[in-house]
Parts: sequence; structure tokens; C-alpha cells
Amino acid sequence: PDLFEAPDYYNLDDLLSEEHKLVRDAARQWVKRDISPIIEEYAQKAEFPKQIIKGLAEIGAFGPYIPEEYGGAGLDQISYGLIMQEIERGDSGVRSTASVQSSLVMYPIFAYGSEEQRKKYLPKLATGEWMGCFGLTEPNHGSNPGGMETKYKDMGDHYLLNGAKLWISNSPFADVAVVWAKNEEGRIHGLIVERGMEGFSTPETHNKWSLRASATGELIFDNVKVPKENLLPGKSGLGAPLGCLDSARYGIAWGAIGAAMDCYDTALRYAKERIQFGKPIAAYQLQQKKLAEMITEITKAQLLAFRLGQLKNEGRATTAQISMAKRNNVDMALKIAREARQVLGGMGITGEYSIMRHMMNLESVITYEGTHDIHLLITGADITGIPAFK
Ligand code: TGC
Ligand code: FAD
Repeated sequence: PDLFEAPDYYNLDDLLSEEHKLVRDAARQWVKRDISPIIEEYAQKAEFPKQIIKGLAEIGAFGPYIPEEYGGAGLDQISYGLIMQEIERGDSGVRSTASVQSSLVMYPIFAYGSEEQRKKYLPKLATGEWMGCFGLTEPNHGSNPGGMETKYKDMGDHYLLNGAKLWISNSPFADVAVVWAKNEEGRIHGLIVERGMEGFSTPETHNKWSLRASATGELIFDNVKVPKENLLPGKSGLGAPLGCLDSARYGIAWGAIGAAMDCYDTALRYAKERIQFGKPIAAYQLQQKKLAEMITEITKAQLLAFRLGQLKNEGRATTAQISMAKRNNVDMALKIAREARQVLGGMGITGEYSIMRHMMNLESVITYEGTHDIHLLITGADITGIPAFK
């Protein structure tokens, strides 16, 4: 299963720079060597493979576009996308860890943090010495984070934080958490909460059928004293966390292509080898329809992601453009996973092949970072000027 050949039907490689290809190939090699051989076992036992943290840092997956002076890789947005694509070709849960560390922890500290905060946290997050998580979602507020109840009070020399976050990727082992909470006036701010602060706990969420190789948990704040210097001073309001989501969603739009490529590649290979009624099943029109539609959808998704990457590099990509790509590409990948699973017949349900794991992972990917419905409503609001959320 690790003979993977990346589909490139429209010669997209011609549009990539030498640096893009080097970065992509390094990530691809690493996934082949360090992820593919172990990931099924970790998914089966529902455990995050902590030993991969160092390798993720080495391929530039922690802060690809964060400047080198803060320990980041200093790459452009297309390189960031390609790294996410390669990682998610291995597993969406591993990509989640990279997305959270880069776009939801390093990005807000870089974009909204003070110089002291950048110097204190970013280099250690870039090497994986410290791991981070991002607390926005709450038990009563998922799609509508603006309704959050987690709040903090100014106690003079510190803030007192109370509340709870749910569904937080990496929370069970994170050293730091970027937490979104309301002040006494109801204004949302970001706070950096560190493991070990009294009253702060991170219970793990068990029994997931999806993203099993990624650790998910809660963040509980019971009168946590947060030093005043841990508040992100640069931006407040719901736009601050939503700005981080723009970056993470962009990475997911590329990541989903990786999962789809792996499913397609596996299904194509299997269809050419599996003989039924005296012929390879690839010879039958029904199977060709599935495979032809898969490569068509992957190619469309690649072009969408590439153009979005150019717009991002120019600082012109809008939230709505990012929503469209996240929504389309994740839906595309999930549909391909379901079809590819059928091409493999019974073998498709086993852990011998990656498809069922991708399929189950993608059920989370289509829900987190804004559900499939919410992204449709973002497009709807953008084209009509009328938000239909409320
Ligand atoms: P709305 O009134 O539209 O906006 C509130 C304020 O924010 C501003 N704004 C933005 N600013 C910067 N960047 C953006 N992308 C922005 N989008 C909006 C906006 O201008 C406004 O500013 P101001 O100054 O007027 O206050 O907000 P709304 O409450 O109507 O909500 C809109 C909606 C539904 C689209 C939004 O709440 C949303 O996107 N909901 C989905 C929640 C979500 O995606 N959660 C993800 C949690 S993190 C996660 O899932 C991580 S998974 C792990 C992994 O990545 O692998
Ligand atoms: P709800 O918001 O309750 O939605 C339920 C259903 O109602 C959905 O189908 C939704 O589309 C629909 N719906 C909601 N509002 C509307 C509307 N206005 N119109 C029409 N339909 C609507 N969050 C973090 O903050 N940090 C993380 O690291 C993180 N990691 C995650 C990891 C995993 C494995 C999962 C599953 C989730 C994670 N999340 C994280 C949370 C994720 O972002 C939320 O699950 C998601 O935003 C949806 O919120 P919800 O689950 O509360 O669903």
C-alpha cells in the first residue's frame, strides 16, 4: 500500500517552483517512511504516535509560513498546502496535529502576540518541544462560537478564567492552549494557558470512530489564574479566532486532496489486479466510471487549491473563497473514499488498506473547522449579501 503514485492529470507540477517540489517530496518521503508503516496500528489502538512530532518539525510542518526568525520554515502558502496534502495522504489525524500547531497556535501568537510572546513560544512550538492546542468550541457553542460562555475577570494583577471547551485536538498532551474567552464586557480575547496552571485540566475524549490516531479532549478552567502577560494583545473580537480558521481551513483544502489521492491510487491499483468473471474489475464500465470521476474531481480540487494558494500568497484570498475550497475539497475526498472503498469490495473494510481509515477520518474533517453546512451558508451570505445563520 505504500507504493503511492501521486496523480497529476493536468501537469500541475509544471506550475510549481523547485522549492515547492523539494518541500513536497521531503514531506512525501517522510510520510512513506515514518507514517504509512505505523499509522494503521495507532489508529486501531486509538493513540497519537508521539514519536512523529520530531519528524513533523523537520519537514517544516510546524509553522511552514512563520518567518525563520521565529523558528518557522519561512515558506510560501503553496508549500504550506503541499505539506498538508502529503501529510493527509498519510492520515487526517496527523495533518490535524500539524494544522493546529501551525495555524491555530503559532499563527495567533505570531499575528496577535507581543514580541515577548513570539520569542517565548514560537521557536519551541516550531521544533515540537512544546505542543499547542486551540480552544474555541464549547459544549453549547460549536457552529456559533460567538455565543461562548468561557469568561475571564480582571483581578488586578492577573485574570481569573472559568469555563470549558470541548472537541479540542491535541488537548490531552498540549503544553500550551490558545483559549478564546470573553472579558467582563463580553469582548472575545485570546489567552495563552499553560499546562500546570492550577485549575486547568484536559480530559481525553474516548470512543471516537474517526481521527483515532489524533488525541481529542476537553479544556476545563476552574478559577485558573492567568498572568496578564498571557493575553494576546494584537486583536480581539470573534474576528480574531476566525482569522486563524482562515489559515487552517486553507491547509485543509489541500490536505483533503492528499486523502483523496491515496484512496484513488489504492482503488486504481486494486481494480487493475483484482480478477472477477475472468477479467480485471478495471475492465468493467461501472468501475471505470468510479475511477474516471475520482480523477476528474481530484484534478478540479487541485486547481482550486492551487489558485487559492496564489491568492493567499498575494494576500487576496477572502474568507468566502477559502470556505468554498474547504467545503468542496473535503466533500470530494469523502465521496471518493466511499466509492474507493466499494471498489475494494470486502477488502475495503479492513485495515490492510488505508481507505476505510481515510473515510472515517474525513467524517470529522467535514465537520470541524466549520461544518459542510456552515461553509455553504458562508458562500450564500457572500453572494447574496444576506447571512442566513441566524
Ligand atoms: P460574523 O458577524 O460574521 O463575524 C463576527 C466578526 O468577525 C469578523 N470576521 C472575520 N474577521 C477575520 N477573519 C474572518 N475570517 C472573519 N469572519 C468574520 C466580522 O467582520 C465580525 O467583525 P466585527 O468587528 O463586526 O465584530 O459572525 P457570526 O457570529 O455571524 O458567525 C459567522 C460564522 C457562522 C461563519 C462563524 O461563526 C463560523 O465560521 N462558525 C464555524 C465555527 C468553526 O469553524 N469552528 C472551528 C473550531 S476550530 C476547529 O474545528 C479545529 S479542528 C482541528 C484541525 O484544524 O485539524
Ligand atoms: P453544531 O454546531 O451543534 O451543529 C450540528 C449540526 O447543525 C451540523 O450539521 C451543522 O451544520 C448544523 N447547523 C448549525 N448551525 C446551523 C445553521 N445556522 N443553519 C443550518 N444548519 C446549522 N474545535 C476547536 O475549537 N478546536 C479544535 O481543536 C477542534 N478539534 C476538533 C476535532 C474533532 C475530531 C472534532 C469532531 C471537532 C473538533 N472541533 C474543534 C470542534 C468543531 O469545530 C465543531 O465540532 C464544529 O464547529 C461543529 O460544532 P458542533 O459539533 O457543536 O455542531
